[in-house]
Amino acid sequence: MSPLPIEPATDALLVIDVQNDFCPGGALAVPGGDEVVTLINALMPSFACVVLTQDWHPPGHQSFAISHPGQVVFSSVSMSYGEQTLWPEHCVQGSLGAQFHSALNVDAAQLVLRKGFRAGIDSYSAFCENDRSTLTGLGGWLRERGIRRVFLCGLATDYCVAYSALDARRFGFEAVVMAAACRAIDLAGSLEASIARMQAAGVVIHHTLVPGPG
Ligand code: VGL
Ligand code: ZN
Repeated sequence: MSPLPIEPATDALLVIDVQNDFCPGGALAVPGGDEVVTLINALMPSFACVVLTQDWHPPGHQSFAISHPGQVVFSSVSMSYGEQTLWPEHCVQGSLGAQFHSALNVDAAQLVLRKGFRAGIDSYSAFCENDRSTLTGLGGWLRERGIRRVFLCGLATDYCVAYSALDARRFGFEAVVMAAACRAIDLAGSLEASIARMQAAGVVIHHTLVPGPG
């Protein structure tokens, strides 16, 4: 597959949740999660606009299984806004697990967007919380900056990357998932299902590692 030409004025790189808790040894470790760091650092110089997202939950967040007595991790409960998967306690505000992987080039980012900070609503997507109506403001920020296409990478492919890519389409952006720079949780076929949903929504799944000059 040929490299993708990048348009610096209208393309942005969205780096999703490259945080310690999603890397090996973390509370919600994604297999091979740390392997994306070098690849993402190598992608960053191709983009004039880089955004990092940071999963940022208060203690006792409603997406944590411990907040639902009797419920186990990876089960799901019905919340006011629909089904919610219950996760191990992760990315608690101010914790080491919530920090970006220490080798990630955080300095390259123009915006660090925190999400999931409302105790009662989870937010997989960088654009919109899981109630599908509370906006993060990222869509407006990108649009005001003249961005028309987002390239996504990070963790996890089947949750926060996929929800962000689907919302990017919903908000009128072109979306390209850099698959080699993502890793998945893959709960009960969630990876395959998320790829099918993304493709149906017009998200391009790109397998070449580094987008080139054209
Ligand atoms: C994520 C589950 C819970 C992710 C965040 O970054 O994909 N997944 N919180
Ligand atoms: Zn989370």
